Amino acid sequence: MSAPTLNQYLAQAQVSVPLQHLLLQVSVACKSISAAIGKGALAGILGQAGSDNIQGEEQKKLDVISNDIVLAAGVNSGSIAGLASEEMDDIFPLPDGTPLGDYLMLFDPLDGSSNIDVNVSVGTIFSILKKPLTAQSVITTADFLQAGSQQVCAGYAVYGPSTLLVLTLGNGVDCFTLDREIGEFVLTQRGMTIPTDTKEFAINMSNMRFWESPVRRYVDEMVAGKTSVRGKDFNMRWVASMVADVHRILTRGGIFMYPYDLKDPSKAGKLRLMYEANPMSFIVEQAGGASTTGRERILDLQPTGLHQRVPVILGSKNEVDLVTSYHHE
Ligand code: P6P
Repeated sequence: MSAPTLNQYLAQAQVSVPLQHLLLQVSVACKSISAAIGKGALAGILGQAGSDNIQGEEQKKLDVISNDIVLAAGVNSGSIAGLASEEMDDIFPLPDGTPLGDYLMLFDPLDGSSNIDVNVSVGTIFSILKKPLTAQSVITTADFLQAGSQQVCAGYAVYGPSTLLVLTLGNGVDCFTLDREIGEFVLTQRGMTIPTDTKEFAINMSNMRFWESPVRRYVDEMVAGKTSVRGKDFNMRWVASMVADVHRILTRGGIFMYPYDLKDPSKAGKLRLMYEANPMSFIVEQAGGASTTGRERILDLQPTGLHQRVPVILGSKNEVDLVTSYHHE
């Protein structure tokens, strides 16, 4: 029997019909983004958009295009009460008169977009929360500020040699591959698990002088390899696209670190809690890995802002536990 498509998979899963509709619309958005990225220079959509986002980052044309595609998918699903994006300062109010759905979705429409112009893998990350029972007829930012442990679904698409959709609904992590001949995401791996040990780490080494001492100690040991207390050599990878680095870790293990760095103490790290750290942490934990700030479990954090940043250390559980233990010594 052939592998199920995403549509068939969701119909068989214990998933509410509104959530099925939302996820199918998100998958359509990912197919559209994949097609746009695939055209690259041919479509005249590379390069800068000539604007900055709230992060103070220069927006690529594809950041804006991808954001609009995901926004439309959310609204068209009929399942959404509100949307929030890395590319938008505030939450996105539904058009007047639109009936409020049951879900809130936060997303990074094109993670790693600085890699677009050099043709390196990028991705879309999304996090889905239930609309709070206390929500009024007009959704507010406060309705979104729920701990990552409240997510009902999280996923990402990675636009690489193939386009993949990786999804958790709280019962493990499954991977779908886009079959362009039939235009469907097809289940290609069920129950992805992260090895508890690894020989590979991912961090931007150019920030070394800004790290706190526990991270410096841990990375020094990995670089020293056999000559250190670790007694084995390690390998390093850094794609500078969180989706690509996390997918590698889901596939073969590893540890990903974007730790607190003193480069800009006000930022507490680079990655955003609500639409990068939380969804990736949900996925990683569902695959048997771990995810902390170095000091506490990311999914336990009570958010204070839509775009707040957190230090992120995630991946193979024994490695995350070790570097977290260094923070507590
Ligand atoms: P740096 C991409 O901009 C991103 O948000 C993540 O996808 C990635 O892991 C990180 O930033 C890369 O940061 O400082 O190495 O460019």
